[in-house]
Amino acid sequence: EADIVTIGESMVLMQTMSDGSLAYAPLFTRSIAGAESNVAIGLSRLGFKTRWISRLGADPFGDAIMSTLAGEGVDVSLTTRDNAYPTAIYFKEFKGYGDPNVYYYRKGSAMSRLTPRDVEASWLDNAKHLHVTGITPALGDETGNAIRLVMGQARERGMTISFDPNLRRKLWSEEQARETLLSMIPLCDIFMPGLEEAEFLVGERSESEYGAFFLGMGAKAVILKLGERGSIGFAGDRAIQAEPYPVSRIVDTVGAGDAFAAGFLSGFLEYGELEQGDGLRKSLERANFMGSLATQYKGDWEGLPKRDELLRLLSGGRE
Ligand code: KDG
Repeated sequence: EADIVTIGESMVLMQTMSDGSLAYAPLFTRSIAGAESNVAIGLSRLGFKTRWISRLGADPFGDAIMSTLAGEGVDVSLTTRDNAYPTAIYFKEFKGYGDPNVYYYRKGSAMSRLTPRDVEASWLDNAKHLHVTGITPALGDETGNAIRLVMGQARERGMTISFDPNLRRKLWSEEQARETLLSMIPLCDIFMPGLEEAEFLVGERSESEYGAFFLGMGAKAVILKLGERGSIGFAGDRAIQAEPYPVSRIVDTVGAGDAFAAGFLSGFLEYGELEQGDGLRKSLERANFMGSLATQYKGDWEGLPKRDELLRLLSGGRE
C-alpha cells in the first residue's frame, strides 16, 4: 500500500566542504539525492506511505542510496539493481553566493537505461497518487517513454498525478525539453512549475495567464512557484496566492522545489479537494514553508521536518 509512488533517478551526492571552485576542493561530504526521492523522503517524514521506484547499479553507491531511503521509511522494494550499468554521481559546488553549481556524472547510468519494457504493473498497486518530474525524460527518449506509459497507467487506475517539470538545462536541448515537458502537462492533474520554467515553456506572460494556459492544456490544478514571493495555486476558476515564509540566510537552494512539492502534496493528500474549501490554501502554505526550510540546510533533504515539527513550526512555534 502507498499514498504516493514516485519514479526517478537518485544519485550519490558529493558536496564540497569549503566554498570555491570544485577544481580546488580537497574535501567532500557524501550524501544521496534525487528530485523524486527528495519528495519521497519529505512525505515519509510527514507520515505518508511512500514508494520510490528506480534502477541503481549493483555497486556500493547503489547500496548507500537504498539504505538511506529505506532508513527514511521509503519503500524501495520495487527498485532494481543493474550489474551492467552504474549508479550515478553528482557534485555540488558552493560559491559562497547564489545557487550552487551542479556537475552530473550520470550518462549511461542504470536508471538512464530504463525502457517501457521494464515498467511493471505492480509499481502502482494499491497506490493513490503518482509524482513524476521532467528529469526522467531528460535522461533519454526511452526513459521518457517509460514515464509517459506509467502516467497513462496511473490515470487508467483512477490515481491522481502530479508533475514537476524540474527543468535541467544541462541534460538536454532547449527544443527537446520544451516539446517533451509540454507534452506531459495533459497527462497530469497537478502541474507545478516555477515562474522561470513557465516562461521557458510558453514565453513571458502574467501569472494568471500561465495559470489559465496550463489549465487549458488539461491540468486540473496549476501550482506556480514564485520563489521569494511565495506561490499561487490555480484550480477551477480560483486563484489563491500564499505568502512566503521569510528566511534569514539561504544556505543551499537545491532541493527547495522538492520540499515545496512534498509540502503541497502532503496537503493535497490530506484535504483532497482543491477547487473548493481550504485545501488549496493550506497546501500552498505548507509548500511555501517546506521550501523555505529546505534552503536553510546544506543538502537536498536533510532539513525537512517530521510531522509534529511541521505542525509546531507552522503554528508559530507553539506546542
Ligand atoms: O531538485 C534537486 C535535484 O536537482 C537534485 O537532487 C539532483 O535529481 C537531481 C537532478 O537531476 O538534478
